[in-house]
Amino acid sequence: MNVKLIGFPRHTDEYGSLVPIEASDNVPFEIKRVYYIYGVDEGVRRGFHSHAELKQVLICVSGQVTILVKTPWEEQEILLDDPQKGLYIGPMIWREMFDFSGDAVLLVLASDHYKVEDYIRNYNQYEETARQYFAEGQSVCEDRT
Ligand code: T46
Repeated sequence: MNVKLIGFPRHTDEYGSLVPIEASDNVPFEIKRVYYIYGVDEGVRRGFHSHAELKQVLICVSGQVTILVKTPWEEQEILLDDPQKGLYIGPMIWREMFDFSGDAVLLVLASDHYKVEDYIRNYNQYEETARQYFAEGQSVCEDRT
């Protein structure tokens, strides 16, 4: 299982809402890098790669975006439209991000620094490597919200 939906707690009072996220508690790794994607035009599709080792949690803190997660056997589209919902993506999962709303801000927590060599951008190479990495027929996504 290399993709999971994670539910984060929310503290709401008359002053608004706060969602705390703690490494190794509700995020299953030590966070070494944070980045965010925003200002994505209508019709743009990003991603088209897998990571060999990197683990990440994607949180759409504003607006909405759809994430395609894919292995050689299975694929699933997951709508991120809630700041309390995180999508954990482990190693060897192909991902594409699309249908960003105009106000979408996709926050990503990553387990490692930026390493170009960890990216697998060629789909045929991804498929070959993933077939060795996973046991055949493994399910892509477990919903833990
Ligand atoms: C992922 C998805 C969800 C950096 O210089 N440092 C960084 O930490 C990152 C993430 C990117 N960059 C540079 C590399 C490119 O020149 O930013 C530019 C855009 O990156 P990329 O085309 O890889 O962006 P996406 O949206 O296709 O993928 C990103 C992450 O790279 C990737 O790890 O899983 O978001």
